[in-house]
Amino acid sequence: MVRLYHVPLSPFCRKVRLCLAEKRIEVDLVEERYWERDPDFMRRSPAGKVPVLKMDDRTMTESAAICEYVEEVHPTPPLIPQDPGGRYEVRRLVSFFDDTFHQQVTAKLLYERVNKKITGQGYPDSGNVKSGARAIKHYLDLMEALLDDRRWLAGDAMTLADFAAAAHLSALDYISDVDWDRVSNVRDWYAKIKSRPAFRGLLADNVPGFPPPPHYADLDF
Ligand SMILES: N[C@@H](CCC(=O)N[C@@H](CS)C(=O)NCC(=O)O)C(=O)O
Repeated sequence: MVRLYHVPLSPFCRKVRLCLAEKRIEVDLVEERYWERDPDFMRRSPAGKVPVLKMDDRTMTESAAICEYVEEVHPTPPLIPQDPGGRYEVRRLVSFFDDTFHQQVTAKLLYERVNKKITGQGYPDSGNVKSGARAIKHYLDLMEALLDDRRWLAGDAMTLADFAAAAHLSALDYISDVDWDRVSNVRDWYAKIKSRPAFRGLLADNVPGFPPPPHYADLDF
């Protein structure tokens, strides 16, 4: 049995969910209120973070390492190319979204607007929200330029880089923080990835107190 301890809007958990779903690995999803620091959870994840994946008698943390493990154990369909240049590009983009984009955009918009309320940490800091709103425009423009001459973010095939980016953008889209009209290449890319069967679980998410906007699950958004 494969089990993922997660929270629905976490971009790191979403990336792992997409990766498992694309490889058709069935998973039992367990919501983990990580901020309550349940002792069983802290034993599974000493850093107190989700995702935690239980698979093949292992308990695994850190989404990048988890996705690479899943890729090695279930190589079909491939989400990381074989050639060193291609592998580098996928890893560069995954790190970019999970480090820089996460810090400058996801944390400033999603965590301020949603996570603070859910975890009882008060109200959004308007300075952070403004800075996140500025940064997302800049990064959407960078993605737009990348997609001028690539079908997918890292090249001609869909990879883990697309899932990392889509994990962040889908969580931000859940709170209507992505201006799709600004960037037609990015919009077309997202429409393509959103219509994959692997995305269905994410589109069905519903966080109590934060209903998604109607366009969130609409494939013709
Ligand atoms: N580097 C980790 C980051 C995971 C992470 O930061 N998860 C957040 C949820 S989105 C979390 O559990 N935060 C709890 C905390 O920092 O206390 C990964 O890629 O798995």
